[in-house]
Amino acid sequence: MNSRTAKKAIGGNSRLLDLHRTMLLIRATETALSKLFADGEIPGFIHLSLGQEAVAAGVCSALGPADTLATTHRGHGHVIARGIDLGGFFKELMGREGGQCKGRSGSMHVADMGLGILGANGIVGASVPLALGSALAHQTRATGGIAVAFFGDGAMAEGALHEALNMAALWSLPMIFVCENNGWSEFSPTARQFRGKLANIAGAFGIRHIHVDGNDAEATADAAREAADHARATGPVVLECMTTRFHGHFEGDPQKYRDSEEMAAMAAGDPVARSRARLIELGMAAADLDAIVSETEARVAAAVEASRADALPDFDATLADVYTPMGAH
Ligand SMILES: Cc1ncc(C[n+]2csc(CCOP(=O)(O)OP(=O)(O)O)c2C)c(N)n1
Ligand SMILES: [Mg+2]
Repeated sequence: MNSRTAKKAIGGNSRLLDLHRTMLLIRATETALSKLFADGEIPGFIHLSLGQEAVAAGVCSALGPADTLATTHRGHGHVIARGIDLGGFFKELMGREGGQCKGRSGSMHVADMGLGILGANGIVGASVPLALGSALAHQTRATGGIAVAFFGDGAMAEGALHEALNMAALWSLPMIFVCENNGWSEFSPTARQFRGKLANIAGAFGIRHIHVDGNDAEATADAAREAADHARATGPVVLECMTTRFHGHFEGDPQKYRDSEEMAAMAAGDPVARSRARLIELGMAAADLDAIVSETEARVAAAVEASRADALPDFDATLADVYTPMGAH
């Protein structure tokens, strides 16, 4: 079924189909990455966002072309939902010359300025001041854009977040603080490292806090739209999305610290399964949804093959793009 026929089948609910497609692309990409990593085809560490796809799809659905975002070590979903070129993304993660950053950034530093993707980030909480600076630039230059900082619950106890909330409130910056609360920071549950509540921290600075089920793509898209409207019209807002991390902290982490009940409950909350069930309820045929899965997986497989065929960066060019030539300023 082509997308026009599919959209017709579900009438006014085509937005959910778009969100579902985005989530399927993230899932197929990260499922492929999991295997590539296990097979030793990806240099460095990767952290997958399987289970968190609805946050990426929902939040990015509310952004416009002028908007910017900064993300975390678990940022693949965000850049995919923002529309990063898939071929370049796989080349970047596989360390190839044709990647967005010429294979030099890898998973934790993917950036694409053309799409307003300021970068993924290995330092917990560092996406927040980066996006804050971008929000200030939007305001100063009157771009009409907003900046989004994705961060995990692990950043809630960090001073960088608290300082950024203060500055954003003081200057009424057009910014959304998106917390992806998956309940874990590496191998520790949130409760073991944070005594407060994000809503209270936001409230302390007079910033509005929106709480949403981040495994519900439509609810997240609605909440993100509300947050984006608020950021554009009024100033900063915190959007806390409750979600679930399916895989370990990093690929290869056996997750022995999670109990079997929590692992078993994951399937029931799977955001992709939930949107699929909803689309079927709205009248889409399971076979048509399966066809979208197959198309998506084929697209990912082609991107992987193209990456394998791409050259590794030239060793002699290691320092290219690292230093600005003298006299350039
Ligand atoms: C400033 C800083 N402290 C500690 C680390 C080590 N570290 C890497 S990821 C992580 C946990 C992050 O948890 P969270 O922010 O909830 O993100 P999640 O991994 O759950 O997506 C930690 C402590 C780091 N990279 N940077
Ligand atoms: Mg976390």
